[in-house]
Amino acid sequence: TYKACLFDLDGVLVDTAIYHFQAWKNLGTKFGYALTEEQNELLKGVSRVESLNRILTWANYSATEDQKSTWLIEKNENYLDLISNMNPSEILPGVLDFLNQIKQAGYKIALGSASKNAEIILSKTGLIEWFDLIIDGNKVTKSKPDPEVFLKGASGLGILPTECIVFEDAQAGVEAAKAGNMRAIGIGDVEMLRQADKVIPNFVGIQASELLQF
Ligand code: B16
Ligand code: MG
Repeated sequence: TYKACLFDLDGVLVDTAIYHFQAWKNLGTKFGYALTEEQNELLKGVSRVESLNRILTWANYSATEDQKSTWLIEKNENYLDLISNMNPSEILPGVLDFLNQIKQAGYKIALGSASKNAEIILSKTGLIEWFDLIIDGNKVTKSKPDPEVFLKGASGLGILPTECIVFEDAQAGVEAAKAGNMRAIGIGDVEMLRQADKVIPNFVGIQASELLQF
């Protein structure tokens, strides 16, 4: 039986991808590159440093290590500025109702996110009070699809990986969950999330007792 739900942040609980997109686009002007929305899709779930590496590859720009570290700081400062006004209205539809259902049913709730800014976002949106444990980009050394972030979630809660259900919108995240021996529920498009055990478009109208079979 399942004892915990582990949630990805961006794309599952809130949509911070719009802010990441804006901040990366702004950074791109420094090396004359216009990031597209399609490319931004490919950065979902990918760490900050890996995102910059991908963008520089697309831009065919070879930056020095110094430039890269400056740009990573600049991008994040801009991103922090953009998310500074986030509020509870930005929680994705159906999420609060779903959290309420699983809490009532006695499930533990944890975060498994690549973001180093996860706590700020959870605080600004008021989501933080729902979480028993937060594993974010500051606590892991390996990015998804490595299962580290979710395995740390399970061990932090003191339960087995096989007792965890992961909610993920990114392919790499679904892969991470499966690699960690967990049940994976994809949020989004079934074509994009083939490895998930089940895919739902979003949390609107989702009956936790049906989805999680309790
Ligand atoms: P930060 P998730 C990920 O969040 C984002 O999807 C990804 O676009 C971002 O680059 C990454 O966090 C790192 O974020 O720059 O705030 O550390 O989907 O794993 O919750
Ligand atoms: Mg995500």
